[in-house]
Amino acid sequence: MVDSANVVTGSNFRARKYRKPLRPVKREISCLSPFLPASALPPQDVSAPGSGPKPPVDSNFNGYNYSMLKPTEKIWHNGRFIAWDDAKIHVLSHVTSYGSSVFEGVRCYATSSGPAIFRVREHIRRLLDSAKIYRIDVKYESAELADAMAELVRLNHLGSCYFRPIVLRGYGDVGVLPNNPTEVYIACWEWGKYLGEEALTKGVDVCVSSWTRIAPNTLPALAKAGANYMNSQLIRMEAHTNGYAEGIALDQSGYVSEGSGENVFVVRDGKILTPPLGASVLPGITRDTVIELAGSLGIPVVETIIPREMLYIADEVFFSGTAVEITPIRSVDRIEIGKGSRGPLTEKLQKVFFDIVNGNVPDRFGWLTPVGKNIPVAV
Ligand code: PPE
Repeated sequence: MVDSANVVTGSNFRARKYRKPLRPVKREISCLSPFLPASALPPQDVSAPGSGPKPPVDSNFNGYNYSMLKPTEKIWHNGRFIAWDDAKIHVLSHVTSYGSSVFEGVRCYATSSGPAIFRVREHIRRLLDSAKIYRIDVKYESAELADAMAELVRLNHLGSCYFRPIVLRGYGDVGVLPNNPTEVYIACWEWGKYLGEEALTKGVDVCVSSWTRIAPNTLPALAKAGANYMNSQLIRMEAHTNGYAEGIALDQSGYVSEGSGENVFVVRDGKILTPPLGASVLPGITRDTVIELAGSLGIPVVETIIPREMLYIADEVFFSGTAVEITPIRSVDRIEIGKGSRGPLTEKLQKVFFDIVNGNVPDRFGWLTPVGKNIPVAV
C-alpha cells in the first residue's frame, strides 16, 4: 500500500522532519497535488514497472498491459537475422551508462490482403534523423532497413506486430565522448492495446504531470532518443502511482507538451488544436496522420501553444501514437472532458484511421507497405 504522505509530486514538498500532521484538505486530485487521500490511490505497489506485484492485466484502472512481450524467433542485427535470445549487449556498452540510443516504434497491421507496415518510410526517416542529431553513423540504407522489417514479419510468422528498431552505441571505450561501434537491432512481436483493451472506446483518465517535458536545447525533442524516456518514465510512474492511465507534461513555458509516449490533441468548437513542434514534442507519425485525416475530412487543425486550462474546457481531448493509436481522454485531473466519454470527432478520426490500417478501404495516402510478397520495399 502507498503511504499517501510519502507521495511527493509537487514543488511544495516538505522535508520529513518539518512535516506536521496533515489537516484534511478538500482538493482536486491531480498529479500536481502533493497530498493524496489514501482512498484515491490504487491498492498496489508503487515501485517501478517490472518489479513487485503486477496489476491485473485486464484492468484499465492504470491502463498498462504488463504481459505485452511475447518472444518471436528472430531479431535483425547489423544485417543478419539472429535468434531472439542472442540479441544481447555487453553491460559496459556506451548506451547503458550514457543512454546513447535512438529508436522507433512501428506497427504492422493485419489487413485483408496480409500484413502491412504502417508508414515505414516516415519511421525510418525519423530513426535516421534521430541518429544524425546525435552524430551516430548508421551504415544501412533506408531500403535495407525497411526490407529487414518486412522479412522479419515473414520469418516470425506474424499477422500483425509492433517493431522496435534500435540504434545504439555499443561496447568499446568507456567515457562520455563516444568511441564505440554502432549496433542496429530490429525486433518485433505481437503487441496488444497499450492503455488497456477498453481505452479506445471508453477513453482514459489522465493528469497533468508535475514533471516538465525536456526543455529546448537540453535533450533534443525531435530525436526519439532512449534518454528522453527517463523524463517519460517520471511522468508515467507518477501518473500510475496516482491512479491515472497517463500523464500530460507541460513544456518549459508551462504550455501543453505531450504524454510520456503520445502526442496530444484538443477539440474545441469543431476545431482541432495540437502543440507545435517547438513545444518539446516528438514529431509523431500518428500526429501527422491525424492532421492529414482531419484535413481530408474538412476539419480545421491548428498547431498552436495550448494553455493547461484549455484541456479542462475542451470538448474532446485525445492521444495519438503508434502504440496508443488514437485514444480518447475522458478526464484530465479528474475534470470530465465533454460528456466524460469518447467524443464524436475522436470517434470519426478513429474510424477513418482504423479503416485504412485494417485495409477496409483503399490506402489512398500510400501509408501501408504490404509484407506478404518477397519484394524489395521501396523507400
Ligand atoms: N511522443 C512521445 C514521447 C512518444 O514516445 C511517442 C511514441 C509519440 C509522441 C507518438 O509518436 P508516433 O508513434 O510516431 O505517432 N511512443 C512510442 C513508444 C511507446 C512506448 O511505450 O515504448 C510508440 O507509440 O510506439
